Amino acid sequence: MSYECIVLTVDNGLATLTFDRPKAMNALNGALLRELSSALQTIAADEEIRVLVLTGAGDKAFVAGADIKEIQHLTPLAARHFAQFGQAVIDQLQQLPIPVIAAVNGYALGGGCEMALACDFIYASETATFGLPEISLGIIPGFGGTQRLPRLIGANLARELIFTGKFLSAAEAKAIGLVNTCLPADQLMAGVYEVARNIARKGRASLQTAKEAVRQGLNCDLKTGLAIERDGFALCLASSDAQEGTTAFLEKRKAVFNGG
Ligand code: CO8
Repeated sequence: MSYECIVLTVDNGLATLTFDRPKAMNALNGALLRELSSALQTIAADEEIRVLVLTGAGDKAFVAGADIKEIQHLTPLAARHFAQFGQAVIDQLQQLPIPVIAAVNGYALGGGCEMALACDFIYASETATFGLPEISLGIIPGFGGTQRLPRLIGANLARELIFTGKFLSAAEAKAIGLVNTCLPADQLMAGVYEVARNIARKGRASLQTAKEAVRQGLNCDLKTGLAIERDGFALCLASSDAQEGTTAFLEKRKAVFNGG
């Protein structure tokens, strides 16, 4: 399928989805979100794809938020509907059965920051900027920011960012645990693909199980989370990937996982 607001490429099991509305700083409009949802379905159904990388076209923005021109005149009912749709697409992203890395190459503001928060982790260029500036527009985050940001960096820091709308540099975002790694802008994608290739060599089922255990564990009590973990562990141990991984260790060679 061809898209107008995003670009999807696949190379050697690594998919790259690029938000591509550079004239609007890759802002999220309805058309982009619909295309994203469709692309995520395609990616989820393709067993050859091992890791997804999200990034933004151009050198200025990852995504500068929801499209302000599009949301400005929405009625409360339409706004609720749009927020619900955006949240559903971002949930779809978070629940993808493969690891997802955000390669934040510029502004990740509002809905763009919320998109990055739903990825498994974030690498950023040293020139990236993060923030939830909705409060300065007289609104609040609507694509999950009030929920995912406190879970990731703690409630007090999240409250300060949401109440002030202030921007964080990539270095500041790294210092509070929002970003895993900062790289010079011209090395960002190489760094992201290096970690993506490393992950892509691991077993597909164990990656999916680990991702699911962390995701579900963040939304339940420790006892329930530990039960999810041990069930996942038992399932993984019974797989042919686990046989291969443990045998390769004992035979002092590199494991080659076949996803079984
Ligand atoms: N929406 C639409 N257009 C945008 C957006 C945006 N979010 N961001 C930038 N643009 C456009 C600008 O209007 C401008 O267009 P034009 O050239 O036609 O005037 C072009 O992109 C370039 O922008 P600037 O000239 O402003 O570029 P600067 O380098 O001076 O500044 C910034 C870059 C700092 C990124 C600045 O553009 C900015 O502050 N953008 C808005 C950031 C923002 O407030 N984001 C939050 C949006 S609200 C949101 O995300 C809510 C999510 C939940 C929605 C729930 C639905 C109901």
